[in-house]
Amino acid sequence: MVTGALGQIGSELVASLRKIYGNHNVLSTDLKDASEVDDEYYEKLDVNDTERISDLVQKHQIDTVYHLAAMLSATAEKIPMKAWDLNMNSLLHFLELAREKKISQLYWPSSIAIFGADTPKNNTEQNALAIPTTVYGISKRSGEYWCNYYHKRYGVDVRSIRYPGLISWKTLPGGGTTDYAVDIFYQALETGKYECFLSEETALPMMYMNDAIRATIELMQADPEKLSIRTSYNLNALSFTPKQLTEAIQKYLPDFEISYKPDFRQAIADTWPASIDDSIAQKDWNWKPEFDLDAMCKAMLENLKIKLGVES
Ligand code: NAD
Ligand code: AKB
Repeated sequence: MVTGALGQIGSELVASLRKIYGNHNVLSTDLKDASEVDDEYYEKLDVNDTERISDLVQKHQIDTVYHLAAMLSATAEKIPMKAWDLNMNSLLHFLELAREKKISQLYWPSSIAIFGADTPKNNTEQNALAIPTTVYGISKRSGEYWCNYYHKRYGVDVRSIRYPGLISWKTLPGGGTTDYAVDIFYQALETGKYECFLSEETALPMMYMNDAIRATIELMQADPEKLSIRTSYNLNALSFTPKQLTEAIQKYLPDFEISYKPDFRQAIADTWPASIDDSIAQKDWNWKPEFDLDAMCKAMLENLKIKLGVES
């Protein structure tokens, strides 16, 4: 079962899991009514509804849950208590189901947002000081501790990755601070101009979606004996500033122009690392990204040209 399955990650994770396990073995769930979703194996599920979660787990004999539904950093700052409720309570319910052995494996994503302004910015290590100052970061850091607690105390098989900002073309991102790195491609193709909500020198860790999905599945298939981290794994792929991304896009679209108008998301980005040390993921489950900055830009532009019907 995948929660938040209609979102940026869920829509691609469900497709990949179905290729491996078969359509009927992967249940997608989200807030929309089933009548609005073109998917035979979809059920409406609000993850705040713990009774409905338990019913669906029983009805579909679910053994593994990918619990993605959450409120992301920028939206969460506008409604902090709602974000805390959503991000924490649903995780605790899934951890309880795993403790009661009603499910056998749980995946739950964390984020680079667990780090804070006092964290070393470059090659941020797995156990670097992490004092988050956003409600999103606090919920992810707390969630990591709960995952570790349920693993150590009850033997729950919960696995997690601290995703960086994810870049994809199939589904738009849902209210994060790193969303500029997706928006920019749409605007580059549609209008040739982009006004960026972060400043030109704001470096952040990022990753192309194909790498993120592969990482998720590889971690879930890894030998549990080899996993030394049960909070959440640091994961690295790309690190760039809006200026560097613009230059990479201009290789393919030389007339593309960018301007900068930082908004409230700048203050969030300023507390996050610029790049991540993921040596433990490399060692424990052989993690290696495939997409560098140029490969990511090429893939984004090629796919979005077709999706948007833009002439080359
Ligand atoms: P998204 O915003 O694109 O999708 C989230 C989905 O959850 C949406 O389809 C939404 O309808 C659904 N949802 C919201 N409230 C719900 C509720 N009460 N019940 C059920 N579903 C609900 O998010 P995403 O980018 O796909 O992120 C998925 C997970 O990955 C989140 O936990 C997020 O924190 C984490 N993550 C994402 C990124 C990224 O860059 N996309 C980076 C780090 C971590
Ligand atoms: C966000 O910007 O909130 C997400 C994340 C890095 O967790 N993309």
